[in-house]
Amino acid sequence: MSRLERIRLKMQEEKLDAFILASPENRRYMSGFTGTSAMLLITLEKAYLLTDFRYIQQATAQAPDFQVVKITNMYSSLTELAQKAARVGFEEEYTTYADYLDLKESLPQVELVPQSKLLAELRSLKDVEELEKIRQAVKLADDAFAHILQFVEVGQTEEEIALELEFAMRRNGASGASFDFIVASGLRSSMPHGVASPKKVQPGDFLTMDFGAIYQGYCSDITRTICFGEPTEKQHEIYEIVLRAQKAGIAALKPGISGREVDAVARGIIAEAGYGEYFGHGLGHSVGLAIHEGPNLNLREERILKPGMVITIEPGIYIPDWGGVRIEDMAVITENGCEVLTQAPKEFIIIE
Ligand SMILES: [Mn+2]
Repeated sequence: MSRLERIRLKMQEEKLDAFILASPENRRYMSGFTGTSAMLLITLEKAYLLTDFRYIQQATAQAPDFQVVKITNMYSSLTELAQKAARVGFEEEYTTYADYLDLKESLPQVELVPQSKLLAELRSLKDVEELEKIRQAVKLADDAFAHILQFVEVGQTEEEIALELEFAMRRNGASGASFDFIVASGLRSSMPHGVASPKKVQPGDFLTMDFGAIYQGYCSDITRTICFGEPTEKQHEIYEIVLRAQKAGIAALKPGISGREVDAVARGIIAEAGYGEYFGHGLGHSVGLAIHEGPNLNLREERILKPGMVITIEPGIYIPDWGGVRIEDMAVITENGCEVLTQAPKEFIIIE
């Protein structure tokens, strides 16, 4: 079944006559269009891609299942095309309040129905083609990690290391970085989201690198923590606990289990070791066209994992004024467990 057929089935279940999609990821997922400005209007019979002069040629080539409509004013075109609709879905998590007012004004007779979950549900199950792109994105990150192990030295700044990671991935075919890289060394490594700073790496530092590539629209996400010089006993201890929790989380991944249950397995190991209060974020999140998708692995996630979902497993321990460790892999849920996609080594790596 094509994605259009799938979304129309869901639209019928929700009694929608039309669905308006404007977020870049959903637009791309449904139509193939990668430009930065367009709206999709999907009805039960028709599929329109509304865009302006700059994108007509690109949209026609990339979105063969959509009728490309050249607009001068987006909302007056919508008024024209959706005049017969009674219930129209829109993306409540993406639409700004100003956009919403414009939608209401251009479709006064329409009931606007918030419907982000329809697409989120479809997108959570990756098909073979998507998985192939994700594997490539993961490989770009794995290769960049191998490269950075040869590159890093005491005295380099976190920003230099972040730049080198991105450069390595783009040189090998990534279209970009999947988010602002976290490169946090020494005391800064206790900040789970410490983006790269001008701080120089010092002997004795932990260095946490959380990074990823975009390949044909699909993201990867990996974290590794390495150590400069001979680690202290405590550095060994913390690293081993996080690694044990991470492996236990992976071992728990399988269809039919909830995100909350997987989180509890890894969290339990860290808590038992006495560091529960230093692991203050969720265990993982799904990844696809967006770096953060659902379902998640965290304390509250009731959604059930299914084959084809791609998810991160990333426990950490962060001790203020000391430092921190996080280890993150990506895995795909299979029929009876999971396959870990990330291949980069995760035993404790010491840079002399
Ligand atoms: Mn992540």
